[in-house]
Parts: sequence; structure tokens; C-alpha cells
Amino acid sequence: MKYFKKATAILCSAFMLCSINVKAADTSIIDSFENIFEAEERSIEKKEQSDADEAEKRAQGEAELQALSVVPLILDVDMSSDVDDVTAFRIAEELDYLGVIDIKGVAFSITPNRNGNNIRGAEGILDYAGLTDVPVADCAVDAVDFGDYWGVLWKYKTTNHVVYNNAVNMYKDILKALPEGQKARIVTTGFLTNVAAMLQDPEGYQLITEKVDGVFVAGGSDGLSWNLSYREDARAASTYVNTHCPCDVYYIQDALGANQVGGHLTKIDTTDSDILSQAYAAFGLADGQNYGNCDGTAVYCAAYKDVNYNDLFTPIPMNIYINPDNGSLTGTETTEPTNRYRFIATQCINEAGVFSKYMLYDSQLYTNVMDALIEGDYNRKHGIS
Ligand SMILES: [Ca+2]
Repeated sequence: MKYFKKATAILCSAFMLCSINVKAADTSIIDSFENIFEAEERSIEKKEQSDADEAEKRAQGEAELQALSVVPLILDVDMSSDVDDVTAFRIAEELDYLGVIDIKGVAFSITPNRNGNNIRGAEGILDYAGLTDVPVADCAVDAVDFGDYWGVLWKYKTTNHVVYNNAVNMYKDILKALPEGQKARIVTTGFLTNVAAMLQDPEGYQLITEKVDGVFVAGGSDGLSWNLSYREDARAASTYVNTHCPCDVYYIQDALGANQVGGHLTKIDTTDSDILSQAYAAFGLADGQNYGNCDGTAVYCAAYKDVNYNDLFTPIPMNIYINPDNGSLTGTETTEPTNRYRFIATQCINEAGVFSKYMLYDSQLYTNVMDALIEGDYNRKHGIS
């Protein structure tokens, strides 16, 4: 009995020990499983975090790329004794809305004796488009002119924009603020006096060299071209820009402003409720149907340069000479790089070797694109879907 008890005690102890050991083993297995699970969870969390970081980085990269692909644009206008600058605004506003360009500022190359009416007109048309944060600048070189239709535009002014007394200062601020790697384009639909003043300023010259990849000039047919030759200071500026501008200069033949941007809008706007129809009427054009709108075309050329204009046309490298005495322009084609180009009505020869059409200006696609831009702009502003 004694031995039996002893044996039982030994067995029990052994069993207990064994149980304890099993328990200990179980705990450690569970612990290590837990560790594995935790590590796995941590690894999944880490992976999810890294995927999220990666996705965020990708989205950020895409957004940055997208932002870099939007063309920062400065519109330099002589919106005064002609109304076609208003169509340039409208084309620019729609392209801004579509994310093709970003209107960074509006400069005038004329002034009504510095009384600010031109500025208020520009503020009005910008506010009409909801572009309330676009700065406006008066000219760097005074050229006195007036506009019959500024009052129409002024009625729509709701905001006091940042206003510069000298366009050069606005140009500088805009170009300095551009992020690394981004370049702006300048569209001039008036004189080249502001751009010349920028180039004559050492800091301005440097900024145009580093931060501008093209000046798109509305004007530039052979012979006398209104914007380039109208006044003595305008002639001097045209010659200066043509010979000194370090970046590309594109001349858009004014003779080719045949696209009826304003006419198309006045045709749609049967109730004359649109700011542009009203400006046209104040200018003395009841419907604008037969009125050329070269200025809008210059904006189109600047905005769509990167997509090569749907292969419709190519700016032709030119040797451009502007006579300082009368401002008349002579352009000859060249194969040498000159950084000077002209958008020209190039003749399209069909397979039979016969002239069939002019490229760009007689192109149905180009006309359709411009019509679509102005229709999109009109419909949006008048709540038509
Ligand atoms: Ca103009």
C-alpha cells in the first residue's frame, strides 16, 4: 500500500509536471502564434500603409504633372478701340475652365489717360467668368486709347482685383511665383510695348529667359501689321522684341483672323443677354457675323501648342524683319533655327497636286473647336446644360 501510494504520488507528480509542461508549451505556442499573427498584422498594416503612401505619392505626382501641364498664360491686350480682344478673353476663359490654361494676369498695352476705366472693364469681364483673383495691370508705356464698350463690361465688376500701375511689375511677380520647371506663355493682342519693357529690364529679361517658353503675337502679316506698326513706340517695341526676345516668338497673321468667334456667340445669344453681345452692340456691331477675330486665335495657338493643334498646322520657322521706320514686316521661311515662327495659312495640296484648302484657317476641325469653345463658354455662363 505504501508503495502504491508512493507510485501514485510519483505518477501524479509526473502527470502534473507533464500538464504544467504541456500548459507551458501551449502558452508558448499560442504566444508565438500571437506573435506571428501580430507580426503578420503589422506587416499587413505596414504594407497597407506603404500602399497608401505609394498611392498618395502617385496621386500627388499625377496632380503635380497635371498642374505642370496646365499652361500659365498672361494675356496682354489693347482692348479699346477694337472689340476683338473681348473674344480673346472669352476663348481664354473657356480654356481656363477646361484646365488647358491658367490665366495668371491681364496686362493692357493702352490706357485711357490712366483713369482706370480700362482696368474696371477688364475686372468686369473677368468677374463675369468668375475669375475674381486674376490681377490686372495698366501699361508699362503710356499709349492713350479709349473703348466704347468698357461701360458694358464694367457693369459686371463685383471684385477689386490686384491692380498694377506698371505691367512689368505684374509680369515679374507672376513669373517669379511659377514653380520650378513650369514656364508661362504670353499672348499679345495689342502692342508689344510691355514685353519690350520687360526685355529692357535686366531682371525682366532673365525671367523671360528662364520662365517663358513663347510669346504669341496677334499680328504679323507681311507688310504693315496694325499691332506692330500703329505708333512710333509700338514700332520700336516690335523691332526690339523681334531682335532681342530670348524665347520663341510666334506671329499669328492678322489677315487670317477669319474665324467668327464673336459672330458665332452673337448668333447663339438671340436675347442679347451676354456680355459679349452687349459689348459688340456698344461697339456698333449688331451681330458681329462678318467681323474677323484674330485675337481669339492667338490664345488658341498658345494654348494648344503642346498637342500640335491636332496636326492641323505647323508654325513655320521664319526669318522675320520689322522695319524700324514704318513697322512693316517681312518674313521668309528658313530651315535654320531662328526662334521666330509664323502661323500662316498654308495651302494644302491634294493627291492630284491641286490646291484643296488652307490649313488651320479653312480647317473645319479648327472652326469646330473654336465654335465648341465659345458654345461651351456661353452655355456654362447662361446655365444651359
Ligand atoms: Ca487687339
